[in-house]
Amino acid sequence: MPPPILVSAEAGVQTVTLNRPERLNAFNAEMHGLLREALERAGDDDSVRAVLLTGAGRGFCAGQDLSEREVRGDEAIDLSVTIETLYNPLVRRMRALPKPIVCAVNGVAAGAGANVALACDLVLAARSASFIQAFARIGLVPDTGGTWFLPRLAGRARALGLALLGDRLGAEDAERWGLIWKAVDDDKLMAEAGALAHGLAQGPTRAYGLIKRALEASATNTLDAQLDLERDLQREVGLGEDYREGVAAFLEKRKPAFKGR
Ligand code: T3D
Repeated sequence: MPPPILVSAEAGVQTVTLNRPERLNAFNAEMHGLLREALERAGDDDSVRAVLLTGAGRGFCAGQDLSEREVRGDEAIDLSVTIETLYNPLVRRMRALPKPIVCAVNGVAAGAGANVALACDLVLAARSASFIQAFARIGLVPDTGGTWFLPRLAGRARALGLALLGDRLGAEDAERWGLIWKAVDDDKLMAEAGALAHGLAQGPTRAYGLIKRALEASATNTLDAQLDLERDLQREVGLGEDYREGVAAFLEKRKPAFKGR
């Protein structure tokens, strides 16, 4: 069997490809484990300065592999176990990763697969791709951060529509609704996402990490607390090499050569 996750690294970008195309890259336990390892490596390895996440084949990810366990019998299943041990740590790891994650949604993103995409930092989707909050279709509630991301990105009315109806939302509407950064032509998706990730890998990595942290904190902070946080983060990046290089490059009218420090 081919590995359910493919990982490669080039010029500061770690590309992670969900690789169970015959199941539209639905999550099983092995895939969760390998994705966790890949994200941990991306966090620990200083040579990795951006992550590019995509899917193999015609889908991005169809969420939990519904054939992984027997659900149809009489026995009730406690789903909090997989949520607590697999999906929640995944979202937390992605949001806490101090490096940008670009997501190239190459096809349908359903259930947890849709919300893994929404947990990324810059989401590009092929025009033919779609997002489906498939949970209610099988009697579940959105997980993997869906009930947090959706109202914040799209507003309550659209969040409820998507979650209650489980309808397919096309990439262009997802862009219009503010769920993703951009819908792009199918044949340009990987080139555009790759260029974005490689550009970010040349950027001020520390600042990017702190930008992620600041936006995350803003969800619960008061303006006052956020202003204090901005002061502290600006102090931190201001003490770093990249700020000095950025200003020098501006004044010398050249492209900055950020080292991510
Ligand atoms: O631990 C827990 O369970 C709690 C956590 C839950 C998190 C969740 O993600 S719950 C939501 C799970 N996902 C879904 O409910 C989506 C199920 N998939 C679909 O609704 C459809 O496949 C799609 C709308 C995504 C795509 O439809 P379509 O027509 O393009 O493709 P298809 O023919 O349905 O799927 C192609 C193959 O992939 C097919 O296999 P086959 O018949 O060719 O052998 C299908 O069974 C398989 N597949 C698709 N999604 C899943 C899957 N197999 C297992 N699990 C899946 N989620």
